[in-house]
Amino acid sequence: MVRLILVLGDQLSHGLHGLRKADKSRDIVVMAEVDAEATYTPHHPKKIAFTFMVMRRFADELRADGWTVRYAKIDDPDNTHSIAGELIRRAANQETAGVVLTEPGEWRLIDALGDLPIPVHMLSDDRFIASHADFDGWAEGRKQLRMEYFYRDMRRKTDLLMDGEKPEGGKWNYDHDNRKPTNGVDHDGPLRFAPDPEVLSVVQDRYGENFGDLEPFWFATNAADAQASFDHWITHALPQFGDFQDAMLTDQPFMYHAIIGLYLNAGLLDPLKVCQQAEQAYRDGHAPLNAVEGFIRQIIGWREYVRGIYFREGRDYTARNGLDHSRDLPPVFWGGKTKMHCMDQAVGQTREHAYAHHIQRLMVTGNFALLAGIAPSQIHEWYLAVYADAYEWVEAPNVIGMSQFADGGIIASKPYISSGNYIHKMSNYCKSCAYRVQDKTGVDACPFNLLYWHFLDQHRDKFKGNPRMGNMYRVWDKMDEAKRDTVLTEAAAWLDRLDAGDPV
Ligand code: FAD
Ligand code: DLZ
Ligand code: SF4
Repeated sequence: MVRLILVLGDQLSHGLHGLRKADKSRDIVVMAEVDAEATYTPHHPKKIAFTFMVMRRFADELRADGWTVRYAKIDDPDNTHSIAGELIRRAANQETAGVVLTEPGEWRLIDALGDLPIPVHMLSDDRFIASHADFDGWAEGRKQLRMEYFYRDMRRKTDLLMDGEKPEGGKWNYDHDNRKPTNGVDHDGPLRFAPDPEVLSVVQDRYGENFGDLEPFWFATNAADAQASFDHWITHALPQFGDFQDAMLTDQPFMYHAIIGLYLNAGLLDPLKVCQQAEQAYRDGHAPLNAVEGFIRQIIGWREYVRGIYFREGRDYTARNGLDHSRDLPPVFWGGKTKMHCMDQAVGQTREHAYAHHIQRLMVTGNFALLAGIAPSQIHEWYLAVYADAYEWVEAPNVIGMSQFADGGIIASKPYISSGNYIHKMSNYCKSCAYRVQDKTGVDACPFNLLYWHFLDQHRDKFKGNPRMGNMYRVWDKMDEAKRDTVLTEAAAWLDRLDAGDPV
């Protein structure tokens, strides 16, 4: 009997487990653009348009390859607007033996699809280097999980950048070489492609009110174009990627970053293949080791590691709030007026491109949210909504864990916080800012300077024993008492103005 083979909007890989197990001559592929997926968070319109465009092109490729595909467009009058509803509708139209699906990347959907009134066979999503069993086996019995050790195992497993049993160049990690600031960028950024006008129009009509600019739309929307974009990056930007990985410049949203998160996560690029291609660039003498190792570490290290944590920690992970933070997300995250140039830049380019690079996410918006004590569930929703590469399995550990320390230190061994000094060192933002990064107190003092000490003071009980934070507390404790009082009073007043909706 016929089986229904579900392919979700982030499962657009021809080697998908569900497709490998299907019989092309008999089974039916089901794909559906549905409101339930387009609205579980107020996604950036570019992210919705990207998803619908890649889904449509992937369905065309499947058909050309001989598959039977039942595809529901978002404005199809019979569309039931949920994935479960679409499977039930397709099953009602003919006798089926059940549904074959590849594990979704979010507990919400795993639960919804595990509960269908038709037989469901859920397969593992094996587009990753570590399976759930691999990760759990690695984590089992360890007192503390650290990405670095997991990463070394992944290097051995994939044989990437290995010299026999040893790491290429003698060191596993070249992160220390990857923290240089810069004055300029000699790379034009990602390749740009023409969009599907029909999708742009339907997304504008239905979701055009969401935060974010739909146009200009330039993402690649099939595997061949995503590969061309990646090839372009390898040629023009990989050699510089390492050195300037953490740097930020006004009006330079992409720096030397690859802009491939959305393609990897949707299934258009294969994580192992992109790493092998980067390694080849090193072996050919085109790119230095620090750049290539840095890139490979992000993918076989961080990307795999956060996925392992998401599935290991379970359904309540996104609700964790280890620091009891409860401030509402302020309007500045939705483009509200602000005097903070760094926030204005990070949020502004997020609105324009549904993209910000790692250090902007971690050390500008994330750092600000953490120092300001914003409720982790609200900042998690924001990140999930605004980035084209955001799916819960990868977004939540990065936000709840790495950025907000709300998981109590599973992902990070100490909170990623900094005063304005770090942003000043890594960017040219401060010289165009209404605040003064040199000022620790006073009307023009950089808010990051005030909030940094305020955070440390508030969470003293939690962090005073953390060996990596002892130095911070020693500096604070040595400060003159009157100065400490001024910092805390001014920080509280600044937060009051933030809460009152003033354009701080
Ligand atoms: P590059 O800087 O060029 O890096 C190459 C690739 O490495 C990325 O495409 C990505 O696949 C991988 N990578 C790098 N860092 C990480 C990481 N920490 N976790 C997982 N993969 C990583 N990444 C997402 O894919 N989706 C998210 O929703 C997401 N949310 C984030 C939220 C916060 C608060 C932070 C601090 C990081 C988040 N990241 C997320 C990780 C990282 O910021 C993005 O993967 C990266 O910015 C994507 O841009 P790029 O393709 O230009 O990456
Ligand atoms: C992100 C997204 C959006 C916006 N729309 C759809 C859709 O209409 N149909 C679909 O199959 N998938 C969509 N997706 C991706 C899913 O939300 C994603 O598969 C789950 O969140 C699991 O990662
Ligand atoms: Fe950001 Fe402070 Fe620098 Fe302004 S002075 S750009 S708020 S770090």
